[in-house]
Amino acid sequence: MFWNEKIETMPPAELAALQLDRLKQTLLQVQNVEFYRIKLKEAGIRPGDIRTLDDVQKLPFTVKQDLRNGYPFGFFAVPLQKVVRIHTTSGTTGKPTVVGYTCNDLETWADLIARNLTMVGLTDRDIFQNMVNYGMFTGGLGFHYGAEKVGMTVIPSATGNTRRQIEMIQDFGVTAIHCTPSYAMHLAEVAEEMNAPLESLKTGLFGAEPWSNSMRKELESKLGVTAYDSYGLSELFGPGVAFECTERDGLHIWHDCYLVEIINPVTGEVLGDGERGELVVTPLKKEAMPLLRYRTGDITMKFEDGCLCRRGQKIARITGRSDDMLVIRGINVFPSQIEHVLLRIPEVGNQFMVYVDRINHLDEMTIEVEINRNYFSGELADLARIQKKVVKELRDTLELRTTVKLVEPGSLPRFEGKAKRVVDRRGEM
Ligand code: DLL
Repeated sequence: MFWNEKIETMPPAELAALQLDRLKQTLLQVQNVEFYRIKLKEAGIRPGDIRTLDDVQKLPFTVKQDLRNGYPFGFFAVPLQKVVRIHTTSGTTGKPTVVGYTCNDLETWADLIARNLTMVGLTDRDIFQNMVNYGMFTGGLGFHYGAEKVGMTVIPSATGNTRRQIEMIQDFGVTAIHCTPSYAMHLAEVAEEMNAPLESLKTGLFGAEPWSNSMRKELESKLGVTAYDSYGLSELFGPGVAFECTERDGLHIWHDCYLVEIINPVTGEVLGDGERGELVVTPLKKEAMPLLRYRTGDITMKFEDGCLCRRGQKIARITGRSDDMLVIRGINVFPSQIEHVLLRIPEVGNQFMVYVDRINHLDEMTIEVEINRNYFSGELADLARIQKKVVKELRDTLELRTTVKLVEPGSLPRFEGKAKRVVDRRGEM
């Protein structure tokens, strides 16, 4: 159950002392970064001013744009000779964000992944197929080294060639897979087409994008796995920040390495347990690229649930990003809500695209979804019935009128990495 039992079950007072110690160390470490020297000076903060964990609230936030402004190495707190690896985030526009790792960072990161894998019962007897991008994306190498550390037999299959991936699962008797939930769905579809049962599989580790509990049920029944949510971001090493345990009710976050706050994304006010807001993290054990109060943009909440396996608060599944939250005619919509609704309707498939336009000054949302042939008679009247049903279900949940277009099965894009299902065209003429 435990990879690092001492740390994973540390009593609260001891953990808080460790966190405070590491926070003070982090404050010293960021003095090597010009951005922080200036910010802290402006705020009148000296390292000695941090006496309790709550004092973290005195520190300035760091946002993604700050990191972009520092491109490429402006946030490194160690000389380049000490940086042994670089990853970048995908970034939507312009330059990506660069993250650097020292040898110790890579060791810490692999240890965090090893904790996650062990927590869900994986051991050196497992055969692990890592179906994510092995390049600049942190998901590939991040999981790879953690899984090797546990002693699992690692298949670095990366992405692409889904039929070959399925053959490997069968031929090598793969027991655990890692990929994005959208790719897992595609894998399941192709396995069905190939009539290829994936009997050896027992565990699916899915993350890197928001997904719903309905998607979990769907993946579990199609792939025959127990599915776990895995959360992380490049700026905080990559995957391994928070992970579900076998309870699968919220994600354990590794408090010895990450100091967590939830804030109101608009006002910056710190929120309490059970209040949903933006996750802000101060990593406590990072050498190459320490950060203060990094605004992840991810929406979640902290809660105490008395889970017996680990101590400390959990975070809820991420429902979306503060910045990809769609505001349609004043109503907040997360793509994961749309997914949740569509998965409940058997007449449509699980692939969808969302287009947002502004027509005559009004926001219009169009959702394309594939028809499921098993529940469609082929008659035009039936098409109208299904379309009406989808519109109604979406309206009931989102409280929003949408346009629904039913499309041919297999006609919407499939994604190997993170799905890009939302196209917001409101800024375009
Ligand atoms: O996606 C790291 C990762 C790799 C996590 C593999 C899990 C598995 P980035 O490319 O920097 O890093 O993207 C980070 O992806 O801020 C979230 O918005 C989103 N994200 C990651 N995991 C989840 C999740 C990796 N489990 C950004 N649920 C984050 C919802 C997630 N969103």
